Amino acid sequence: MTQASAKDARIYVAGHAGLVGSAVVRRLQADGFTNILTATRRELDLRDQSAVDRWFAANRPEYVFLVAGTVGGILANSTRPAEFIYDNMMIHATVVHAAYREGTRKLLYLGSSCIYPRECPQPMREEHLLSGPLEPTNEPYAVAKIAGIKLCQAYRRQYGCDFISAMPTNLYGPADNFDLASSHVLPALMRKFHDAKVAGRPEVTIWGTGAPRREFLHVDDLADACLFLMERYDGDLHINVGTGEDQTIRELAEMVRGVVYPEARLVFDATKPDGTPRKLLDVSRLHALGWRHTIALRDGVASTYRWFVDHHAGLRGDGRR
Ligand code: GFB
Repeated sequence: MTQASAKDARIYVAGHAGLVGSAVVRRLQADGFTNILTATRRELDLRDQSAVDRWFAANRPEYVFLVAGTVGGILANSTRPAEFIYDNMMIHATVVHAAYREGTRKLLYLGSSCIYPRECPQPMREEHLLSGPLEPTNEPYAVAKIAGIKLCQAYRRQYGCDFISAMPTNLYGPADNFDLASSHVLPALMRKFHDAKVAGRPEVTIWGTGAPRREFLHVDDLADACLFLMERYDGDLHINVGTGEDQTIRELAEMVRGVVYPEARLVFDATKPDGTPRKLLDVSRLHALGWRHTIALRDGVASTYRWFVDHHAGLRGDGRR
């Protein structure tokens, strides 16, 4: 896929309703692509190989963004490990296999920075994959994500498929999951400060010690990077996608507080897990290819909070109305 590609090329976005998929669709539409293929969960169970084969045979996508999966924050990963490993291993395998069988021209598979070892040297380089034990709170998810990279590499080596992998850091943005039981930290903090402000509660509880360090990328930047890699990259090695900058969870909480509810007091609940001590990607390969992020974290937090207020403010803490 290139800027010069026919604007009516058949492009399948697997996972179009999610945080990443919706951003990829927005970006493709903005670039003038007119033949974007999607299927809802009801229309197509991506864990079912025969259903996926039938869908691919009927729709013959030329390009595939494989950004579907069962995802969640530290609590969801710890409490639903079977879903995280089964759903993701199946989804990756069915889509990659169908794309190979139907002669898809190029596929981009999206992984996660939790593929790297818990005690990985920082920042984490692509070569650090499989160099040590994983973080226990998300090991099943990480194993499925590593299998996805290996699938793409194996189909490339054996069948010559142009299947590439990108490994994004922690993501946030519009259409994120704001359900406190399953969300990642950034939307969770946004919802907690918002709910506390609305209820007039002075304190907001942050899980863990606040000491872990995380890197955050706005999902519109990720979508931009996905199209960039689809156009310009055709290597075997997965490519890290991030900002190359991180902060502590405490600093993140203070930033979200500044945007949402500056008067709030932070309370840390150390009975909740911290997870990986630090997750910062080395993005020198991506920079060398010519891509850099553009959305500063504070601006992204402010615009995502505006989106949250417009779309979700009437929801309860569990994400339901
Ligand atoms: O974003 P998060 O759930 O996942 O948590 P991971 C990041 C850090 O924020 C942890 C702390 O240290 C949490 O304890 N935290 C503080 C909170 N308050 C909250 C809160 O209210 N909600 C949440 N969720 N966290 C995930 C992996 O790891 O990252 C996935 O489990 C995936 O597999 C994803 O890789 C990107 O960054 O620790």
